[in-house]
Amino acid sequence: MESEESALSVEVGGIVVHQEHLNAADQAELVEQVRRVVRAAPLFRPETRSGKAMSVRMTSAGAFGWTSGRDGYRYARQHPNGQEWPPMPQIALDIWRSLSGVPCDPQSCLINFYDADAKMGLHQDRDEADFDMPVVSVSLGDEALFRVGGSERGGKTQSIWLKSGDVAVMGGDARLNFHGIDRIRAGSSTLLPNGGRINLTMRVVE
Ligand code: MD6
Ligand code: FE
Repeated sequence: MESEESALSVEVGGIVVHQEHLNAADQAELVEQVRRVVRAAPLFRPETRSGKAMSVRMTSAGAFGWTSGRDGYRYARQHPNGQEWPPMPQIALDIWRSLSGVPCDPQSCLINFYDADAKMGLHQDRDEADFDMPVVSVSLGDEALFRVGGSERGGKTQSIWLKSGDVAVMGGDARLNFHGIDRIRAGSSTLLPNGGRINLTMRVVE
């Protein structure tokens, strides 16, 4: 991967967004790597804690992935089909190594697919053991309106449009900030032939 320094990085609610971190060629290559993961570990629609189907479809790569079922939300070493998760996309791993600021590698890469109507409610990422480890998030495809609040539900929020190639790092004091995706701007990117958005989030789990 050609590692170019971000043209621009901005901070929103304590989350650092490295805008245009990935150039067009690397975005296309990462999409290919994601397709390889999806062939081995098919997308499924997880349930929220309250048991409703989420609007995003999801899969994972790396040692751990996210599953939801009767026994609740958790990291697991296997896809719901019983197989181990495929290896993490190399370009995603390279991004973690250049932007996470920590010396260890991620153990999980969650992959979310948004179609034009998908969104994700405000949530905290708090199922990992060590909150000193950041979450690094890569956006591909259509733009998404990302909302960030504080560490308490119901506080003030700020929003930013995440574009294809942007990388957000949620660490430090912002690690437990509430965040979500309000909506997708359909047709805003030509990266994915059928439109929509892919989001990858890498984490250290244990
Ligand atoms: C998304 N992202 O961008 C959802 N979580 O589709 C997240 O939930 C997220 O962007 C932790 C850290 C960064 C994120
Ligand atoms: Fe999250």
